[in-house]
Amino acid sequence: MTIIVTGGAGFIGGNYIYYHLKAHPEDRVICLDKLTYAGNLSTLSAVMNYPNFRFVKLDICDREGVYRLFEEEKPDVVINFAAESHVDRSIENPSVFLQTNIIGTSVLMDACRKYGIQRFHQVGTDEVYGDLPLDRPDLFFTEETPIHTSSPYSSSKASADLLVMAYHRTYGLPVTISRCSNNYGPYQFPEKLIPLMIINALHDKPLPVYGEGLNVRDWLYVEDHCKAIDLIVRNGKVGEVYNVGGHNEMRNIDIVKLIVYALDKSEDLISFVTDRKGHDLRYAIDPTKIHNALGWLPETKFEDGIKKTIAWYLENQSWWKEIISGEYQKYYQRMYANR
Ligand code: NAD
Ligand code: TDX
Repeated sequence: MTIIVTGGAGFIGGNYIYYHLKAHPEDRVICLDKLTYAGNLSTLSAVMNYPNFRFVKLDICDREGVYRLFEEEKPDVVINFAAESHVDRSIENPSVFLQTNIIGTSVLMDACRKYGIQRFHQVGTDEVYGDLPLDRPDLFFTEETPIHTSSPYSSSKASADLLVMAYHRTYGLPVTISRCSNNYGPYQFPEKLIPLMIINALHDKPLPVYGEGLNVRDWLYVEDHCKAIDLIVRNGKVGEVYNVGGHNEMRNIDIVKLIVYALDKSEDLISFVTDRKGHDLRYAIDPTKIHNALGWLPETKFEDGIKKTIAWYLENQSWWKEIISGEYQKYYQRMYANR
């Protein structure tokens, strides 16, 4: 099987490539990535020379380039991880989110229609369901929960999901969608909560918690997400959406404190800053469908996953030091200096 993984130089796509090459060494894996600020070739350095792996620097919105690649490689499966993925950046400047997340997804699906495909899998997010109230722990997102977005990021991802389902109904494209909760693990770009807090704490820098830190996220170790996607692509039903989540809800402040203690730092580093605009209160996934239909269950407990993640950032300092030495500093200033 030949598989195109878009966005494979990013966090989840990169972890997926490692997972796939190990689980299915007979497959040919092509990574298509534009290498935006969030894409890092160093993430893929260990597989760059594999004979069944190829990296192609390409924008998913570049129709000619995408068609050329499909003609060359004749992929059986496309898994679309490529996206602008950070909510705060989408609040600052939505337009690139609309371009990549919506137009890019449609270009990929047009290529799938033109050249034929066994499966187009869209990596979606639980943020398309909006948020749940903090005082109703009995409520969860199911696949039937209405789409109700809060940020330009989640709106662009919801638009992409709608297009994916429309391509299925209108053109019969064999699609599946997964909607996952917050991921954590190795290679996550340090603009996101967990790596940002680990790296700031290591530098004894303030830990900027939005609002009062009471917002709740449902955390899943990235490898469990990769396993879910692989299962959906192989055994999932065409035209279906599968929610993926770990039943592991935590308040932001508790995650930050856990990192502070794990690194033997002081709680005094915690700094409560102006809240994110439109900040979603709580995400919580009901993963009953993927469990019953495909037998998926998360395997990594949060206490183990967070230990592994912190250890990875301690052992792989050159990976993130290179990132935070560049454009990241300007981003950090813009986002946090006067907050
Ligand atoms: P990321 O920001 O770490 O990586 C995104 C990758 O896509 C980068 O390598 C980047 O270079 C590439 N990319 C961006 N625009 C591109 C374009 N126009 N053409 C080609 N490549 C492009 O993101 P991530 O956290 O790994 O998220 C991957 C996917 O999973 C996204 O679709 C995201 O919406 C979804 N998702 C993420 C989470 C999470 O917790 N991180 C949870 C649920 C769903
Ligand atoms: O400095 C920070 N301080 C803070 O309090 C940052 C970066 C975040 N936060 C809060 C905001 C959120 O409540 O932490 C929580 C997690 O924030 P992010 O890491 O930015 O993730 P989130 O906004 O929840 O979105 C993530 O999960 C769903 C991914 O970035 C999305 O791509 C995915 O779709």
